[in-house]
Amino acid sequence: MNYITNANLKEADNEVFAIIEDELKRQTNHLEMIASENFTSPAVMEAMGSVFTNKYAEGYPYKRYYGGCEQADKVEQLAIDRACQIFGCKFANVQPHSGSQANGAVYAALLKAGDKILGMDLSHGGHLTHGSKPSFSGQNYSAFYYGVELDGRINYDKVEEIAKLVQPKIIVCGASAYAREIDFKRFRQIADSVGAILFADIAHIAGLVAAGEHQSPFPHAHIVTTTTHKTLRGPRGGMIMTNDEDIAKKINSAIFPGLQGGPLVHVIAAKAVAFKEILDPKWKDYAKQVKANARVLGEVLIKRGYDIVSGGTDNHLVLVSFLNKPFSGKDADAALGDAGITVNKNTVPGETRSPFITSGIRVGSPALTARGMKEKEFEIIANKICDVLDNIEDKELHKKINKEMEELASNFVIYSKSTY
Ligand code: DSN
Repeated sequence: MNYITNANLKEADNEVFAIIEDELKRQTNHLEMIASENFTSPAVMEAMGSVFTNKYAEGYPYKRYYGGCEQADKVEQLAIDRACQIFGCKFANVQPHSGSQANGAVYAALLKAGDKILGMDLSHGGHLTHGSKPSFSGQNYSAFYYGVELDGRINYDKVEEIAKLVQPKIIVCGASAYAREIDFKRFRQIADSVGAILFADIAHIAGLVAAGEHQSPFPHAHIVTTTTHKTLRGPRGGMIMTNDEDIAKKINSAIFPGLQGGPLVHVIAAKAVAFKEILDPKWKDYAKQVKANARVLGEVLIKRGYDIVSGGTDNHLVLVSFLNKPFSGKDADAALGDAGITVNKNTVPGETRSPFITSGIRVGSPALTARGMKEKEFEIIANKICDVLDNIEDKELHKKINKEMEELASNFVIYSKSTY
């Protein structure tokens, strides 16, 4: 039987088609405020759904283990060149399937099992792969942590004290739930004072860094990883960058053949498309708006009596603490979901509840900004968030707000070229 037909998805598999249609409706009608999510352009999705999905290309551009890689070589080299141009670095590996794979490759390239790493505590805003116990990074390596102070900020002098005690081989900086600018220069001083490698995971802030709206990890960090789907607004995936040729060689070997097999060439093609969008001068406007919108969100929440960790934001997210409230992050996440506002529950510094319940929520601006929303809409939405939180048990009110939010969302198309 010849499986290659011209049938489109609807004809070929109506069940999957219907699920995707429902997901499209959900993304369109709800307000997406998960700080790590975003909407890519149709061009990025077209590249991601392209014929490159059928191609094996183990190896690197012009050094492959398979024939027929001429076009794969071109597209991967283009993605690498554009990544280096955006971040001002010499080497980029665009093959990591995810941010976690990228981080795994950094450790595999530079450490031996049991070596010491120092990263940000998960419950203080770090990431699982920065040494958290349930992750390979906390199991294969000897992990130590720094956190934030009661004011919600990193105390760099304290990080230095811990680094001096621990003497780690790698210091990881970068976070998943930290609303303040990260001082890469200061981190490098700390790393130098103990002879450690500085590894910056900029997954959350990469889109801001690309626009000059957050300080760059280069030239301070020895090695930098990111995902490509958060503030970079590209396809789901990861990337590793450095200026050090020796580290670059080790990273390439750690990704392939160390951790991964065939690269996802269709995703690499989509990364190249996203990087072209980022190189457009309009990218700076997007990144500025992301920050301006998050700032309004924080200001309204504070005005309405909510406790924002660190008292505000310098980037794309706010972390709201319910330590002094009778409800949990899980309750807030569910109530806001009923109201058509999608956020995620999140642990906060000084957490008293389990990671599944939590005492906070993380709320971000990148996705709604990609839809074209500005300060005016964020002020309305922030007030609605407070209405829901003030009336956490009032299911009728949540339903009413859901309708209002759907109406607001309907004025801002997603997946249209006009938003980009
Ligand atoms: N899961 C991502 C986030 O939400 O921040 C981190 O990888």
